[in-house]
Amino acid sequence: MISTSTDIKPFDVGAIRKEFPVLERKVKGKDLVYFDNAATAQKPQVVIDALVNYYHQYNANIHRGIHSLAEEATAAFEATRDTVKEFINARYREEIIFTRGVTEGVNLVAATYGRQNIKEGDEIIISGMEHHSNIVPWQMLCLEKKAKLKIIPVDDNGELMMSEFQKLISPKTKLVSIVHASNSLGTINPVKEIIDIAHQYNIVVLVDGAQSSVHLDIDVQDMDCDFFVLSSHKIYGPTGVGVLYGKKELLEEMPPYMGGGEMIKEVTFDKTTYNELPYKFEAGTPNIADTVAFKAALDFVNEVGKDNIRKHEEMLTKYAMDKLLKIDGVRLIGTAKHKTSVVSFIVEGMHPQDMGILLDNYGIAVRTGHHCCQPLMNRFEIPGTVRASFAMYNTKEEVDELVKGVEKAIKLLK
Ligand code: C6P
Repeated sequence: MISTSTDIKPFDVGAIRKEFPVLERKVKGKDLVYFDNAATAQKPQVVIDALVNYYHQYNANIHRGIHSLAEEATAAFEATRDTVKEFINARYREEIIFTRGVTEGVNLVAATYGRQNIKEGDEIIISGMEHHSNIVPWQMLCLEKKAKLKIIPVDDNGELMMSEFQKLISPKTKLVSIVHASNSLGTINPVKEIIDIAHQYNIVVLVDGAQSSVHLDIDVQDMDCDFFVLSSHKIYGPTGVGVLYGKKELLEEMPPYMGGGEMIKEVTFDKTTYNELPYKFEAGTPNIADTVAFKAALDFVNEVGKDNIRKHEEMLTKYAMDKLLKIDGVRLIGTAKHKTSVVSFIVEGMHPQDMGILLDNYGIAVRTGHHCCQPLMNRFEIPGTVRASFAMYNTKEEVDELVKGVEKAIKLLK
């Protein structure tokens, strides 16, 4: 039977777990404890069903065909755009551009808006806690344009040093690109304040919402960001789909990212005119099936309720931090006041990877290493961390398993 997310109200973690088939499985003979949600969240049955249903019932290319299947596929694809618009409270549906994920979103902005607007000697500000996806595209642009990258430093708790941010701004600053919630520390950054300050100097701001969009209520109009990027797979949706939100007036002025089918109005060998928004940025056949199924993920999250999810995840985060801190030799990395459900830690004298391998033997999936944030790890002078990141389906009992696992691993390796 196809499950419907209407079965899961009010918040009941037991009922929610039943919606995620993978949670039934064993790893190394143990019940799976999946704490790698910041890397990618597991998918509920409704998302899997939406994918299967698309291929069973109406697989067709979109925006091109006049036959029924093409119309159904187009309607389903465009329905996701409407749901995303509501999910982040964008003003216009044309402001929602489908991408492959956050990485492509940042690269798109760097390669279009960036190439068009950043000139020699200009400055771009990012922070010391950025994911490589929000560092490298700007470095590439700076190299090409002879522009300069400036970095907001991070304090010992893993919070941005906001007074330093003010000092970094100069008449040459043209763009700020900042992570909303850190993937390796969990820190929630004061993006509204950052945007407010930047806008006083007419500086455009991109917000990396890879880790925030699943936990926090996103309102791009209230935030007033110029660009916002997210990935479906972190919000219980399929991989290979993401969203770039951009203010319409900016997107309209930007050149296209890729040339090809769909993004054109008219092509002759002399010249091409471009399609209107959002299609100008969606060249080629997109990832239709996964985009269609992404809607099911967003509907599911809306149904469970972000408030409910957040309360549950906050409880787990506090519980895990308190318990881990009681273990001799454990040091938490990232103790900001406002955090998402990410708990990063190191154990004195033990490489994070060794801990990760042992935890996997106990059926516990965590991520270890630099989490694609090498500069941040350098800032803390550590090779990496062990990262447990919680989702709506995780439980206190699973945190107990993690704590037991860490204790066992320490005994074994010390
Ligand atoms: N972080 C993690 O384990 P993509 O891969 O394009 O969907 O997202 C990239 C990305 C950008 N910014 C932040 C803050 C992120 O957390 C991520 C993805 C995963 O932390 C995989 S490295």
